[in-house]
Amino acid sequence: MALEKLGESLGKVIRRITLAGLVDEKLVREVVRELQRALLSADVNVKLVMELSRKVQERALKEKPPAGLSRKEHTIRVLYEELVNLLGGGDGYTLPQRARIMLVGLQGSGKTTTVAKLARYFQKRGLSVTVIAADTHRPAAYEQLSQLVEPLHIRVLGSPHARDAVEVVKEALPQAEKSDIVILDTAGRHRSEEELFSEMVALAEVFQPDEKFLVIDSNLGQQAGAQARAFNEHIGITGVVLTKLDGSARGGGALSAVAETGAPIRFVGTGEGTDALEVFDAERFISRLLGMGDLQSLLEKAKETIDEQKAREIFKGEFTLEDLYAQIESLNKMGPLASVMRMIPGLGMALPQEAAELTEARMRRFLVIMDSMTREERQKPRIINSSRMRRIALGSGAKVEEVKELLKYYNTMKRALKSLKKGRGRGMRQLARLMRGMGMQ
Ligand SMILES: Nc1nc2c(ncn2[C@@H]2O[C@H](COP(=O)(O)OP(=O)(O)O)[C@@H](O)[C@H]2O)c(=O)[nH]1
Ligand SMILES: [Mg+2]
Repeated sequence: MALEKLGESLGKVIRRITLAGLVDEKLVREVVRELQRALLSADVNVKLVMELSRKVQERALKEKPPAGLSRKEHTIRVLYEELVNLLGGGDGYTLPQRARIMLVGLQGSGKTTTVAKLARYFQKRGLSVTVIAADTHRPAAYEQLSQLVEPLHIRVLGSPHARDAVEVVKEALPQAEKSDIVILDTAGRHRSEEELFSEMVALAEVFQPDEKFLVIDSNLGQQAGAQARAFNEHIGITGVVLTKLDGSARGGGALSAVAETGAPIRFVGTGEGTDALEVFDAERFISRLLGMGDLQSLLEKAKETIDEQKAREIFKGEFTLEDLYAQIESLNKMGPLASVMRMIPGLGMALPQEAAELTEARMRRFLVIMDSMTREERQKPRIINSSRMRRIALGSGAKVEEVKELLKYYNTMKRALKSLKKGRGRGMRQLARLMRGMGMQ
């Protein structure tokens, strides 16, 4: 995926926080330093990096974590939110029913390729598409576009010999009328920038686009910001498509610099093929960059966590093996244990899948072992001595060690719940420790 290196270093930052015993000022400072290094080497502007560091540091240390989030989770969330802000928040792209889309941008930025990619994008979503070839400056521009969209069976209007882009559009429009989506490819090379801009203004006049997307090569890095500003001032753009994000070491610079201009990034190009186009959504982009595909759902879940009050209600009275049985069973019913665990404060961070599976299997073993106990044993686990243990092991086809393990788990759980009933938060932390002990965290 795009910006792999940045993703890797940011992933390391997150892991550093996850693994830390305590999120304190020292840790936050170190993390912020690593963050700075990662962003700067992805070409993000120094000023933006400093701003972001300051915000992360301040919020991580001073803000009170919202209900249901530990300081550690809060710190990760702050980091995530500030990175999303750095990319302008990006709210994605809403699929229109009908639209005229004009692409502008310099020669070589990827306009013609993006016309084909967008055509494919809309076609896949059931809309009919026509494209107009109005780059009358570049030799064989018409042929290039035709070749790109030919496999898609999309109609290209224009002609290889046309000289006047405005005429091309005037002629094409009546024929494009019936299409849901009409995409206009334009020229990127002129004798001067002024000439390019004035042709674009004239084209927009006749084409009356709903969207004017500026196509920018992300290899430009921070320079992309200046380009976005210039096009916006002269032509008025409604969005940006950043191309060649695949393998662009300067993609971070381009993304953040464009976001800073306030022009929304709508799509990113991640390859030469017509399928290599993605709707840009800053939240999803950052989640993926951090290597935490489920970060967002996790953050959402954190908002609706089982709060301590509710937990107390669930666990009132003396906790017996029967309760443990019911609990394990209900966890199984609620879905994969891992996702349930994520909803418990203090256990919030992602669990490795194998660990979760392993533990689910273990939980099931525990149920089998408890099935071999008498009712009395389940209600008064205290009475389970070593001879009873041997009997239970034999009856459930388990080892005595496993029975011991179950009892140990039960006792820790019982203690955790007791302190949960008494104290604030401590019980949950103990629960977390317990889960860690079980190889779950
Ligand atoms: N790797 C990669 N190459 C791209 C991407 N978009 C365009 N290109 C390549 O960039 C070059 C210029 O693209 P073109 O569409 O002709 O640019 P135009 O002059 O703006 O129309 C071509 O070789 C494209 O294949 C992208 O997202 N990734
Ligand atoms: Mg072109």
